[in-house]
Amino acid sequence: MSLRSSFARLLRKQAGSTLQLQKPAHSVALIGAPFSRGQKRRGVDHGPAAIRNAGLTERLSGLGCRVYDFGDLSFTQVPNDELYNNLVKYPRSVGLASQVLADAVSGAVAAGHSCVTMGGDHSLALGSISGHTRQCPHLCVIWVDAHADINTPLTTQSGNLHGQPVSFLLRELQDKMPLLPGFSWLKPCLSASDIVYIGLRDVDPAEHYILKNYDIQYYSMRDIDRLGIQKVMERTFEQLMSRGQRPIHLSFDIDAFDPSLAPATGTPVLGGLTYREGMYITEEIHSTGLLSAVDLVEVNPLLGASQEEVNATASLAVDVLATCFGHTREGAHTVFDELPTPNSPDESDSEEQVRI
Ligand SMILES: [Mn+2]
Repeated sequence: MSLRSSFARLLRKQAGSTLQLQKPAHSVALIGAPFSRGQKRRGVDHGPAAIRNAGLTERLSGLGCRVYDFGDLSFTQVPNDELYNNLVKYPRSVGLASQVLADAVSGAVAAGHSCVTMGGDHSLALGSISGHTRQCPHLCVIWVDAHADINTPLTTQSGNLHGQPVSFLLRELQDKMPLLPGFSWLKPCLSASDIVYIGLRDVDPAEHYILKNYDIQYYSMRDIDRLGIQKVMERTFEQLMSRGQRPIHLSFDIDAFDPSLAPATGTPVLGGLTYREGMYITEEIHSTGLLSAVDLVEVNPLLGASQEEVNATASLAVDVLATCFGHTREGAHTVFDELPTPNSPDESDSEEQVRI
């Protein structure tokens, strides 16, 4: 290639990259929340490390995101954290951890980042959503999960708080909620019409009562079978955006996927989302341009039967997050602006001469 044409190409490249900078690139904050006291299985506090090791930062950077990894939050042990009502486990620890996370998420969103919280168990979502609503009071929530996580402390059978976070957030449920030690800071910040569930297939009787009686929108796996994931997403957005566009908080429990895809998790349930359904959900959420914060929870590297199972689950989490921030299965050319052309005739001639 002649010096002049390579210079011209360099100039074009620079012009292209200047244009790139003018496009709004995602600025993504990563927050590790290694917390496990909302459930009883050991290991979910290693979720953030597993997701990082599966290459999250590299994937997001490769999509053109500016990534700011704020590391892991540290959660102080609360001594003598006794059962509430002889049943609900670690209320003070969950309350305090969620309070710490709420401050972190609120700070990240206030600084202009899209905020990714890597769990940890799903009890953390009461913190991340509370923190997010401080900055975006009109946000809506898409909760992708095998479970509804909407038991109250008075209806739970397991006593695990990772099955209860939504009940603390909903204004309509407050007259049914006792005050738990460690939760006095928390204010309910969502209405029943602000949340849509996708992927449900293991719902307790009291949870089903709440979903029906408080008119909460949900798409179970049966609904996905019946309607198809495309219709489900269309209806989800119709419901949440009926009075105008607003920021989205995606709370994604890895157990929404079928256990064949995400085996390393605490409460797997057969018959979950396919890979394609999961990617479609996050592609559609990305393309709204309204995604403001994501929780990716319940990856538990101690629960895979093999290292392959752990790796598969963590890679799946990375795929979910990459798709949230712009990876598409059809490909994209955001970091590519021109096809190379064959050499000009006189250059070919000179190459010919060199070969001779
Ligand atoms: Mn969950």
